[in-house]
Amino acid sequence: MADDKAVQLAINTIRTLSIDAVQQAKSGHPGTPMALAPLVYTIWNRVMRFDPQDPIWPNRDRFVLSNGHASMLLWSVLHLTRTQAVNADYETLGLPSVSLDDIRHFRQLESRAPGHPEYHWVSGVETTTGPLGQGVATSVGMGIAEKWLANRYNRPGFEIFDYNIYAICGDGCMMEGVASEAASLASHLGLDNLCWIYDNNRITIEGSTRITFTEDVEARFLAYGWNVLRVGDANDLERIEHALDIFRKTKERPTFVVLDSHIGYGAPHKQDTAAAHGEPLGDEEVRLTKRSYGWPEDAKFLVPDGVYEHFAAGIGARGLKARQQWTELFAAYRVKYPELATEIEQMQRRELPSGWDRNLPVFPADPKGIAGRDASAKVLNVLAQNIPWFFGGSADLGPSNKTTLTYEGAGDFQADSPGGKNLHFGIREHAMAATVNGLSLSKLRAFGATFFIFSDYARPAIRLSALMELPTIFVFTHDAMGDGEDGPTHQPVEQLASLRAIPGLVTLRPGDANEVVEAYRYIVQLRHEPAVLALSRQPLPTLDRSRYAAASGVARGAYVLGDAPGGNPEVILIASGSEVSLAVEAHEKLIAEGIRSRVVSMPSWDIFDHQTQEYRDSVLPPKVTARVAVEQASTFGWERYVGTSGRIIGMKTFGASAPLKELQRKFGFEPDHVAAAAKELLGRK
Ligand SMILES: Cc1ncc(C[n+]2csc(CCOP(=O)(O)OP(=O)(O)O)c2C)c(N)n1
Ligand SMILES: [Mg+2]
Repeated sequence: MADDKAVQLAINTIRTLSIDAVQQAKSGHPGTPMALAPLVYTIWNRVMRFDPQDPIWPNRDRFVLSNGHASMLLWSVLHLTRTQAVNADYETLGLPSVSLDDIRHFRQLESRAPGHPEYHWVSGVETTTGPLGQGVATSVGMGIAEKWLANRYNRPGFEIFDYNIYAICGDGCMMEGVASEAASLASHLGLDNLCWIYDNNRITIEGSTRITFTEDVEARFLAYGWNVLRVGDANDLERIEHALDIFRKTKERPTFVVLDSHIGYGAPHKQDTAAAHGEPLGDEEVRLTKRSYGWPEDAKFLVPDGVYEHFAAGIGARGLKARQQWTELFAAYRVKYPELATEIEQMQRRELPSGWDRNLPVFPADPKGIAGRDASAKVLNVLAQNIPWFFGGSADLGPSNKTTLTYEGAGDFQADSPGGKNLHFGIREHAMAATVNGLSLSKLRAFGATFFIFSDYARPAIRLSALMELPTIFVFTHDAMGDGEDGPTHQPVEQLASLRAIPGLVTLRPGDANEVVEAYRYIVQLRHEPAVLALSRQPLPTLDRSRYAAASGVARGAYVLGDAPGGNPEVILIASGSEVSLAVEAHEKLIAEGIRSRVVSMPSWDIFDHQTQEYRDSVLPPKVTARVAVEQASTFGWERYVGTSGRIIGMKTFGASAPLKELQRKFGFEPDHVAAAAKELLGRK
């Protein structure tokens, strides 16, 4: 009985901290934390193997709050478990991850209790959530990661990786398509380390789900092949614990727990209404709610005596013990398997193994050249062999993206072959990108691939990659009009501009095979930034680097490929990707006509923009205002490099269905056209 009381006190502390924080902030979402406090309590204090003293211990269980608006659940529990903050060097410094003061300043600038869970910003947050559906989809990547890690690193008597992933989601997550894609993939892959708990409260912002969402979610998950369980009362801790127990005993399929709950539980006028979802309860309702919990009505941000100790005795003791056992196990493992242990340690710190860049190809000059995607295939196969934990796959376009790892032993990742390095995402681009995020959050070096046009289908998760500062890699081929006859549905126009607009995302469109190699060399060394590669479908001439500058210039975002004699240009041609060789041709024509032309390859705006002013001015001297940019993509934004008086040869409309040559003519991607534009700018015929 005493224990029951302590449990209720702990649960009501989560509830009231959530209520008070939202009330104080005058914004936020109190209702779901009130309803799910018992669930979160059970997962954290009774089940999860997570050590608050070391929230990045590699074999910890993961907790994902996919309904990120209920962030106060996480802030409360991180605070009450006294989870420690970890700095960028992976050190704990004796500071709390979330202090009571942070909670008092919920949603305020600098508070470690922001509106939604933010990876990086708050230790203990396993992934950023808020865009509904992303959390559960990302958890599938975490599940794949655990399977892959266990397969590679576990040895008899050494279960180095055997963690589980718990993800909580709501009606919103269940409605979002990305969750369906991810659920389908998770069961196909038999991810029995994955448990989603669905908060079936039948309420979203506009009211009852009767107006929008009347399908049988349980039946859906049964059809996917999940192990489906039901807990009819969100306050029944024993039933919750029992369900989680069944989850841990279930093999070969993920578990889906439907949990019936009451949003705003305990609020006399707001329980079970949409009003409890996203606004403060109001002073009077707060008082009445606290009364219903048997809580002091006027107390605010109260953590009653014994609550911290209660969590310390639960998750604190269990987590510490589990982590210490693991640390001892790992020490013995290091003695027996030093190389494998080193891999794990390097991976955890996002370091690369020595020799990661050996055997990277160098492509000889070749006017016929090789397609970006084919050069990429060669590089990927080298990297995946040099870096054991580097792998990925495509959304059913492996043969077109040329991302399939073909070297001996690469293998396919499937339920019965969890060591495979070729992931098959199926035609699920959005879930693929979220999965790649989950893999990267698990410290694997993962890539996902599709046609560049379908980056649109993956964009929300790519954006989260950037927001989370994850070194994910997206390989997008068919980067422009190279697949001519497929027509405008398949021809990217605005995708480059839109991806370039994502802060922190490195977007690269290499101009020939050696630039592809250099692009990868750059990307692989990133530790906190995601990268997008836009690669050509069609062969691009491999430039003669004895004549033009070295491709290593890619690492500076843009570089002078060829210059006017004496390096005093009067006009600058700037191009990326397939238009680089075109610009080079135009440049040669101009030079032959005695025009002092410079040609600049600019594979990456982002990287170039991060160079010193001095370097940027050396590539694009301010006094040379006659500039022509050429890119088979939206002209949007090129003004920043060509200025108001420059010319942009790009796309102002969608493309068309025709052979590439005809499209190049129709849209002006021909050397003569580029040269003519340059001459026009110079006032010459
Ligand atoms: C992709 C996406 N669309 C819309 C929103 C805005 N939004 C936040 S919560 C919410 C309702 C969610 O309902 P549910 O998941 O049932 O949460 P509950 O109110 O039950 O906690 C919406 C539409 C969002 N966060 N993400
Ligand atoms: Mg709901």
